[in-house]
Amino acid sequence: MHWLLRDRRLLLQRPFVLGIVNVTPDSFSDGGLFFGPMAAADHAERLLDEGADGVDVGGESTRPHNGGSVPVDEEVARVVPVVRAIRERRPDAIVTVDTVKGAVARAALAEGADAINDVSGLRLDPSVAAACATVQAGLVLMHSRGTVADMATFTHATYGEDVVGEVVEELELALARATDAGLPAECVVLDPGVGFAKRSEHSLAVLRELARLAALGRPVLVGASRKRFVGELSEVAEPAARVHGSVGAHVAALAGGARLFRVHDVRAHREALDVAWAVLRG
Ligand code: HH2
Repeated sequence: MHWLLRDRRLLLQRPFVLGIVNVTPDSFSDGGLFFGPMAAADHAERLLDEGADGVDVGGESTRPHNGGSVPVDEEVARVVPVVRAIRERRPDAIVTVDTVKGAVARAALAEGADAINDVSGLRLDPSVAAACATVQAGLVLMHSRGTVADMATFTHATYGEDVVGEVVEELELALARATDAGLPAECVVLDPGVGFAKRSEHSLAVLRELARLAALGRPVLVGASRKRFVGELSEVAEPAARVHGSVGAHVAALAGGARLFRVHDVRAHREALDVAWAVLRG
C-alpha cells in the first residue's frame, strides 16, 4: 500500500501522522491560535518536531456557519505564505493543503504543496482534480454532503439501512472523478469524513467498518481529532481536552485498516499509534 505524491512514493509502512495547522480565526478547537503566517509556520515546525510525518495547512474552517465561504483571495493569502515558510524551513516535510477550491489548490501546488485535502471529495469544485493531475500531486478525498457551511451539521445526515455502504459508494464516485480528470488512483487517499453529515452513530459505523472502504484499494485516512462524538463518548466538553478520546478512536481505526491520521495532538498520537502498530503488525 503506497501513496504517490508528485515524485515521492510513500510506502505507509507505519502509521502516517498528519498534524493540523489551521490558519483560521474560527476553527472549532484552535481557531485564532495560529492565524498569522509565522505563528502557523512555527506551529507546523513544532508538530514536525513532535513526530508528525506531514502537516495539513487549512485556511477555511468547516465549523457550521451562516456566512458565505472564505473568498479565494483571502484563503490564498492565509495558506500560501505558510506553505512557503514550511517549504523554506523544512524542505523535506510533506505539506498538504485543506481546501475545496481549485484556485487555492493551484496556488498551493505552485508553492510546492505535495497534496490537496478536499473535504468535499471533489463535489464542490471538480477542478481540484485537474490541478492535482497536472503535477501528480496527492489528493485526499473526504466524504461529506452539503456545502462548507453545513457539511459539519446533521442537515444531510440522512441515510437508509446501510450508512457505510452509502459512504463507500459516494467515495467511489469521488475516486472516479479524480481518475477521470487524469489523476492516477495511486495519488488518492480516501477518508470517511468522521463528523461530516454524520451523527455519532454514523461516525461510529464508518469507523467500525473501515475495511469496506479500504476494499476500494486506496489507503484510508481518518480525522477524529477532538470531534464532537469523541467529546460525547468521553464526556469531555472542551475540544482541546479531548486528546485521550481522540487517540482511542484513532488506535481503533488503525486496527480497522486506517493508515493515515489527521490530528491536532501529534506527540500523543505518534507514541500511541507506533506502539499499537507494533502490536498489530505482529
Ligand atoms: N476534519 C476537519 C477538517 N478537515 N480533512 C480530512 N481529510 N478529514 C477530516 O476529518 C477533517 C478534514 C475538521 O477539523 P478542524 O480542521 O480541526 O476544524 P475546522 O474545520 O473548524 O478548521
